[in-house]
This record gives sequence, structure tokens and C-alpha cells, in this order.
Amino acid sequence: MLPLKWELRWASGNLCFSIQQKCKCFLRKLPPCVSDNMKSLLLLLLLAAFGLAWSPYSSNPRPLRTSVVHLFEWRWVDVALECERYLAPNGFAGVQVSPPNENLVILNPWRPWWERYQPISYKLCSRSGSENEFRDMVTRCNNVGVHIYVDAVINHMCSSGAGSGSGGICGSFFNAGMRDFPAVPYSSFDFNDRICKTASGDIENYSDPIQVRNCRLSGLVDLAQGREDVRSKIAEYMNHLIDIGVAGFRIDAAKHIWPEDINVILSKVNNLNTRWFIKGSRPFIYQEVIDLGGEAVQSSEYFRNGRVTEFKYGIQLGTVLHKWNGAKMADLKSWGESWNMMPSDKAIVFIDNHDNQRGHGAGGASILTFWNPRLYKMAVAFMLAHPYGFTRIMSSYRWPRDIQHGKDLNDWVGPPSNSDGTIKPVEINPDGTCGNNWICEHRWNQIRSMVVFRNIVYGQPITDWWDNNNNQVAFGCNGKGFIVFNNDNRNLSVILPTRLPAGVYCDVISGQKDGSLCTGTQVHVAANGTARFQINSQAEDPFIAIHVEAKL
Ligand code: QV4
Ligand code: CA
Repeated sequence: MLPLKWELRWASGNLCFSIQQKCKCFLRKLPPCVSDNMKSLLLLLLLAAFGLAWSPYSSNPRPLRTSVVHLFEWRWVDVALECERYLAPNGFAGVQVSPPNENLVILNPWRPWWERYQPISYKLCSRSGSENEFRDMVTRCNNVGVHIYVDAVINHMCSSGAGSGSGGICGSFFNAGMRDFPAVPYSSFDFNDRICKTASGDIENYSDPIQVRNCRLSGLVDLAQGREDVRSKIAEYMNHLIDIGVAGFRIDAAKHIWPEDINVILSKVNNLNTRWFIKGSRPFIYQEVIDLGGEAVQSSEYFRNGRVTEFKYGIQLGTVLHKWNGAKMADLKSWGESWNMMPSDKAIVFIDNHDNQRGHGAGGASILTFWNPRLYKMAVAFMLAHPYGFTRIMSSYRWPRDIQHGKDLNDWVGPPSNSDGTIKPVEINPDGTCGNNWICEHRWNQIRSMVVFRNIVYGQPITDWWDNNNNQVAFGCNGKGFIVFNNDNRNLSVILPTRLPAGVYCDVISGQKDGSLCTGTQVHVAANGTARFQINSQAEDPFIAIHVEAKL
């Protein structure tokens, strides 16, 4: 049973070490004179001796960094630069990169972003760059403490209708109809065609969990992860990446793979590279499972493998910020598991992802994106201030949206690219924003500041929740930070207890602390910990955030 689970705990006066649920106790029956404080100290010392190894549920390096950014379709050379010049100095934990393996080149439509979800081989060769560029990126990002998470497309290969030839982006031969991918190699035995029972061979009914796993997702030829050679090929691909230094994986289309098969594959995956990671560290795993309730496949089936995407998060928070169906921010007082979401320590959360920001996958109209920046910034800020889940930030590119009858006809448009299909560099303007149609939401001051905020308040409970029973809400993070939102049509002026030490603080949303100066609004916390917050309902950013490191 993997991943390796171990724990150290007190059991009726004994210090016990359990691994894979088998328990060994030592330091038997500590005398009652050993205080609980002493016990905790002992435990800490022992933990230090074992090394604070990573697990599939946490990716937390020290100093604490708590958010991953998805640099969707970025080139490896640009990711490497971004780690060094921006992500490390601003406390980002890591980057989710687009699939690095060889994919089918699709010319009709012209080079859609989704061609990267049609693998041809596991060679590290893609529009983002070569294997050498990938290695250089991983090394440079790890060297500054920013880790790389790979989007692993392992459920399927390309579309069954893709024909044959040398249409892989690096020229590998394939024959989709014959299920022949010699560059892996996979042959027809390695696919599920024999066991899929639907007439079309595609998934036809999502309430049948068997066809969801054994049939083709949108015609993509479906790998048989129940077979030993397929499991080994996938593990070999992942181990190649681990050896290079990646820190974990997003498992694409995990819903379409049997959870047991993912489990066996992960059991074949090595510990992280000890050049950067503590010996024994396991890859951080998050599985893409869309479970909005009412379907046969449930997120909980995947918990033992690692974290799982919580798609209800962005849908529900978007609905609240839009104030649809009578929802109001005051309702967020109970935000978290009681909103029908999975346990916090299993969830990876995000406001939008590369699919639902353009109408793919799950979400629908309530999903907030950079196209609606005012509400989007509030949603991201709420997510980053709230303790629920492991947070992922989206970083997008602009495309010519063409919405007709609720559907974007340009939902396929790929990243900013040159006429030969190569991806354009991410240009950085003098003011720190991005050029060439890269949006770089992660560089917006309000979002960057909240990534820092989360690192500072991490592990603190919510304290002093306040609301006006409508869309003005505020809460503290146990004296480490405080945030106030005004999503009402009336101005806000209120005095609230913050638990912060007395002093003058710089609002990190309207500006930032710059030495002993503040480029934004100042907030005065009185000796008793209270402060007055004023937010005009027409403000471009109708929210204020302060934290202990923004004290002037
Ligand atoms: C078309 C027809 C099919 C037909 C097939 C025949 O629509 O009915 O069977 O031809 O060959 C693209 C096209 C799609 C096309 C398919 C095969 O959009 O029209 O099928 O290719 O040629 C991305 C895109 C998909 C894209 C896919 C492969 O979103 O549109 O399909 O890449 O290029 C579910 C899943 C969830 C999934 C989500 C989108 O449970 O797992 O849908 N999300 C992940 C990724 C997503 C990716 C995939 C899975 C597939 O986040 O980006 O799909 O790897 O909810
Ligand atoms: Ca499958």
C-alpha cells in the first residue's frame, strides 16, 4: 500500500512510530513527570532526526511557501527566468507547467492549446522547449527554491482519428488507428479497446464508472493502466522527470483512470531527487477529478493517492461574488467543508483553470477569470486569505474571445505565437506587467501581495469574522493578518478588532510597503487592536489587506 505513510505519536504514555499502519512503540511508558511540553519537544527532535520528509499531500518547503502558479503554455526558458526574477523573491512555492512530453501537432484548427493533451511519446520535447531547456529550468527553479510540477497526461494518447505519420512535434512516428506508438513503445495490447463496452468506443454515460475509466475521453485512445507494461512505461516517464528534479505531478484526467491503477503507478515512482529534496521525500500529487456531485465517480476514491482538484470551489465562490441566486459574501462565514467540499487537507483549490476559463471542463458562467478583473482579484484574495485547501494561481494569455450563444468560438486558440507556430517569449514591461498578450495574473500587485499574505498567516485559524449580513465581510488570521471586503453598493466605514499589534500598517492591495513608506492606503491599529476600515463601493479594488510584515 503506497504512498508510504508514517506517523509519530503518543499512545497511552508510549512514543509510537507507525509505518504503513504497523505500529512500533519505543520510549515505553514515559513517567508521568515528563510534561506534555517535554514530550512535544522530544517528538520535534525525533521528527528533525527523521527529516521533515514531504508527503503526497504537502509540498511545503522552508521558508514557508504555500501557492503554486500555473504558467500555462509558457516556454521553459521563460519559466526559468520567472523563477529567478519574480517567483522566488515573492514567495511562490512552485510552478505547474504545461505537459512537457511530445504531442500531436494539430493544424486544423491552427495549433490549439489542447494539442498538448494528445501525447505521441514521452520524449521531453514540446512547444515549450527541448529536454535540455526543461532540465535547465528545473535546475534553476529548484536552486532558488521554486519547484516544478508537471502536468502528466497519462490516461490516453492522441485522438483515434489522428491518422498516422510523423506528426509528433519531434517527428516521432505513430499510427493512431493501429494504436501504434513505437517511440514509447505502446501497441494495440496496451489500450482499452477490448474492454470498453460502449457502441462508439467513447465515454457515453458519466454515471457508469466503468466506461468513464475504460472508454475513450473525447475519442482519445485510452491506455490500459491495468497492464503491467503500461504501468511501467508511465512510471518510467515520471521517474525520468523526478530524476531531473521535478517535485510532483498534476495527474490529468485522473477521473478516467482507476484509482487503484494510479496507486500502483505511484508505488513505482521514485523519491524526489536528493540534490534538492530531503531524503525520502515523496512527489506532491494532485489528481484532476471533476466531482460536482451527482456522478458515479467521486473525489474521495482518489484521496489515498494524493490531493484532488476541488472544482466546487471556483464555481461556488464565483456565484457568491456575482451575487447570483441571492448569494452574499456574509454566507462565506461557513466557507469550507460545510459547503459540500472535500476535506481541506485533500483539496487543491483555484478560482479558474486553463479549461474552465474558456468554457472547457466544468464550471460554466459563474467562473471568474482575468476577463472580469475586479471580481477576480477579490475571489483570488479571498481564496488566499482563507485557510481551506492548497492554493493554485492561474496565469493566462489573452485570446480573441468570440462568445456566441454562451459558447466561445475561439476557445481553442493557442498561446501567443509566431507564424511558424513557435511560442512568443513572455516580455516584461518596465512597470512589471507582461507584454505579447501574456496576462500574468500572478504579477498583479493584488494577487502577488496575497500570495505573500498567505505565507505569513499560514496555519492560523480565522478569527473575528465580521459581516453586515450582506456583502461586506472581514476576518482576521489570529493576529497575523486581517482582510476586509466591500462587495456591496454602499460605502463601508467600520471599526473592527484585528488582533494585530498597535501601529500603522500599509494596505497591500492599494499599494505596498516600500522601506518605511507605504505606496497605498494606511491603516491605523489602535492599542486595543481595533482599526477603522473605509472602502468606497466604487473603488477599483474594494478590499483591504494588512499583515504583520506590512507594519510601517
Ligand atoms: C472530437 C469530438 C469527439 C470525438 C472525437 C473523435 O468532440 O466527440 O469522439 O473528436 O476523434 C479535443 C477537441 C475534441 C476532440 C478531441 C479529440 O476539443 O472536440 O474530439 O480533441 O480530437 C483538452 C481539451 C479538449 C481536447 C483535449 C485533447 O479540453 O477539448 O479535446 O484536450 O486535445 C472532462 C474530463 C477532464 C478534462 C475535461 C476537459 O473529465 O479530465 O473534460 N480535463 C483534462 C484537461 C483538458 C484536456 C484533457 C483532460 C484531456 O484539463 O485540458 O482536454 O487530456 O471533464
Ligand atoms: Ca481511461
